[in-house]
Amino acid sequence: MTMKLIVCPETSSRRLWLRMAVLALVLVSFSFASSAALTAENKPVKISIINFQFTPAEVTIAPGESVTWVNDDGAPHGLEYNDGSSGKDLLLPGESYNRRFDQPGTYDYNCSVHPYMTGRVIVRAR
Ligand SMILES: [Cu+2]
Repeated sequence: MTMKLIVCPETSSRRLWLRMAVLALVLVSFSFASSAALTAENKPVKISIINFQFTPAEVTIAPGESVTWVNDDGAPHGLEYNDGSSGKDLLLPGESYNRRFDQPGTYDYNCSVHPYMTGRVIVRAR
C-alpha cells in the first residue's frame, strides 16, 4: 500500500491497463477452455440433485459417455435404474455417483429414497 503513494499517476494507469489486459486474457482463455471441455468426448454430463429434483431431469448423451449425479441437496437421495442395473441406495449430501452408458437406449431412473423423483438418460449416437 505504501508503494502506491510513490508511483506517479502515469505508471499506475499503465499498471491498471496491464492488469486489465491480463484479466481479459485470462477470461478469454478460460472461456476457450470451458467450451473445449463441453465438446470433449467422454466428459461426464452432470446432473445435480437439488430441491428434490434431478436437474436437468432429462439428458441426451452419446454411447460411451458418462453421467455424474451430484447430491447438491441437504437430504440423502439415491439412484434406482429401471433397466435393473445396480444403482446407489444412498447418496449423501455432497456425494456423487457416476455411470457410463455404452448401449443406446432410454434409461429411466428414480430416487431410491423418494420414488416420485424421476429422471431420464437418453443414449443416442450423434
Ligand atoms: Cu431423493
